[in-house]
Amino acid sequence: MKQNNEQRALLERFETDGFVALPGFMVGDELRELIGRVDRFISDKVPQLPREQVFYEDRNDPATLKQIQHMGDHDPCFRDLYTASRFRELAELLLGGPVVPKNMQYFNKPPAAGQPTPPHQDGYCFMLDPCEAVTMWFALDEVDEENGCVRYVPGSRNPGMPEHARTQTPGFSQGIVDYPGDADRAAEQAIPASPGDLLVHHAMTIHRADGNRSPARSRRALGFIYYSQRARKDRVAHAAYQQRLADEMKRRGTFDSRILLNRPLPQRRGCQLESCQ
Ligand SMILES: O=C(O)CCC(=O)C(=O)O
Repeated sequence: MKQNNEQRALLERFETDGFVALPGFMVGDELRELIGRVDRFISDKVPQLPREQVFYEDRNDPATLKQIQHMGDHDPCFRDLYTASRFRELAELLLGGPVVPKNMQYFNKPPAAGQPTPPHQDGYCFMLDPCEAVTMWFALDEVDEENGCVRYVPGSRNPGMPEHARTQTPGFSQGIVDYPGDADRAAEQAIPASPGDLLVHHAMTIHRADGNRSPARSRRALGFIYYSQRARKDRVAHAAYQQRLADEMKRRGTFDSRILLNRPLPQRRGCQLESCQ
């Protein structure tokens, strides 16, 4: 693909920092219509979705909705938005070739209730070889330090994969064990965003977010996940993950032999392939 100067500069930033921010990726009527469609999806479709695709801070309180998975499976407009759109073209530019759209998600941190997002690398859950994938985070609200903007560690995509372990956070099941190291804390960048701004990070880039301390403002966003077509399932990582899960369940007395037989488990049991749910 022939690139112009702007695309080359973007790629260079993505290579160096492991993320890029694109203010005003969507504006005006297009953005207003999209936000309206998300609102309708939440009121009309969410009540019928499978339980494992919808996460709440408190399952008994619908106002604490925090995550929806696979929105494109339930609405053709959302499917087009992440499979045949500028979002996909950007993923192809940043990953240097064709991509496989894997998931479209909704993230919120409800006012005064939204919990922190643990520090993690998406690649830990994607388990790909090579680990070539991007996640896009598209703001639907004004997002800042008070309501829990995304924070990145620039340059963290290259050093490798630090140890992750299970968290107690619904929707974000895996977190880096020894975070922050001194260098991480010093380097971390908070990225505020306005509705229509797009952040894109590489699957190896360390990121996290604080909880929502605002009493009134939500912190809504859409997530888009794309794998490079070159990426294959990392069988070694999968086998190691299955073993860890089995060990953990044995410790808790909830061992399920389907794990070591590589059979599907109900989703809440573990880290799923398209996100650290
Ligand atoms: O919304 C958030 O707090 C973080 C989302 C995230 O971790 C991701 O998109 O990979």
